[in-house]
Amino acid sequence: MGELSKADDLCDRKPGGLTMTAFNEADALLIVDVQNDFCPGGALAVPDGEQVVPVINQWIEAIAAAGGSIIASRDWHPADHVSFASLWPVHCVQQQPGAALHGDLRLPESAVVVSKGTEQNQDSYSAFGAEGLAELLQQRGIQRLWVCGLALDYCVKATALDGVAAGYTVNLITAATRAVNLHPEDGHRALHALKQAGVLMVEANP
Ligand code: VGL
Ligand code: ZN
Repeated sequence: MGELSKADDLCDRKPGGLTMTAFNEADALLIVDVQNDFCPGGALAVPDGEQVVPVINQWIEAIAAAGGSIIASRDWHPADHVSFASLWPVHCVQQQPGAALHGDLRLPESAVVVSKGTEQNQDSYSAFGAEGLAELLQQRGIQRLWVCGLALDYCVKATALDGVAAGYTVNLITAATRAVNLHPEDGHRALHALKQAGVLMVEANP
């Protein structure tokens, strides 16, 4: 008897007849910058940022069970990083507790962590600025990205746009991202820009 994959199983039981593609080895969950400094109490806190963690944990389980890749990016700055001068408060300094991934995130052993913003004189909002990410996705034959994390209006947005530009089908998990909203409408604007660019909005959970 063919056993339903976990994703099939869960999707079949969703009320309202939502259909979702079953996950497979061509899927990658891209968890952007779910770090202490971007959560309440951190140096550059995103309101309700910690609320993404339990949702992301569900996605980790579903995609990992289907043989997909789990990839987490981290903002990983030297102590004198260029973005600290005027743009942002000091945040995500390499090796500091604020730069650690949120402690409740349940990354499997097989997860890959990539670091960005590691050079003093250069910033990267996009996870595609992390060394090795583009190559890893290619080597693994990834076709679909499931993007989530912090912050929607900066690094999540830049990552999703780069994913589209690189030719991936990019899905944004809306329940698993939050905006910093330095300007009140930034989160909404980001969603709009992402839809315009062809990013698919996923409002259900697996
Ligand atoms: C981020 C501001 C500065 C982010 C990183 O991860 O969204 N935002 N550095
Ligand atoms: Zn940063």
